Amino acid sequence: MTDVGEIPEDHPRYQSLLTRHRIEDGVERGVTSKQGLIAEGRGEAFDYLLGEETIPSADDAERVAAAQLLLAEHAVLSVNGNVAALVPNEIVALAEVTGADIEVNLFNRTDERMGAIVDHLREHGAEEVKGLDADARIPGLEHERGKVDEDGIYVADVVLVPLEDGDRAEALAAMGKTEIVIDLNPLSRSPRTAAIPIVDNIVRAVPNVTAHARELADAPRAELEAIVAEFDREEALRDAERAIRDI
Ligand code: PTJ
Repeated sequence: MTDVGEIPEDHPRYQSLLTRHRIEDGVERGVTSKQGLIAEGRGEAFDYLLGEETIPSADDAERVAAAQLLLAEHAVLSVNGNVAALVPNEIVALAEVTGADIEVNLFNRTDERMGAIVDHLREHGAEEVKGLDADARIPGLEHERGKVDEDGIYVADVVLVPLEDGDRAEALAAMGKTEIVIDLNPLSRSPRTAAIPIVDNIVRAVPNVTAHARELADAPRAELEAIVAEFDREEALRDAERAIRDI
């Protein structure tokens, strides 16, 4: 594996190489699945076309996501193997600022990976990590993929589902949950299902949602509700697609 110290910070693709390094490290620790490497490659291609920056409409969506998380009765941040490898500290910080729970929910679920991800998040400062009880099911999803915690994703009203596959995003939406999806591909089914699609790299998106949440923390409920009500999800998706096509 490449040693991260070997990547010079002035390298034009420093961020992208650092991200690859984290995913590679995640696979070696048993946190990220091998399929996670392929998902990362797909994401990188879209990020390249977006100019590897947070476009203004994504920044808007990140502010709306912050408002929605602050308004939630019970928000949950869903973590898979890619999310755990790429943004463990940042997910813990977002949970702290918004009062959300963290739950591990995997596409390729094994006891070993569940344990490795929970330990990894705890090493990065998470106090409580849900997902191990798996005492409830997402209706319509086959056994392993549909396992969730009864007092976590199952009862949540708002769920952040980054880098998700389309089936689970659709099944969660069908349960009536308000979904916030982070995905670099605006054509993918998951952002198209989401109430709040964020077309941005997770390494930029999560810290930016946290920054917005800090700024909005003392805002009155009516102001947060207005921010959410004014959001146009179709326009956000169209804008991201335009940014990709018009390079
Ligand atoms: O850890 P597991 O077992 O739950 O598995 C997780 C993966 C990601 C392997 C699984 O959910 C999967 O196969 O996902 P897909 O169907 O490949 O979808 C991943 C989506 O995330 C794709 O649309 C990518 O464009 C997008 N993506 C990849 N890397 C990033 C990203 N979006 C934002 N930031 C990224 N860094």
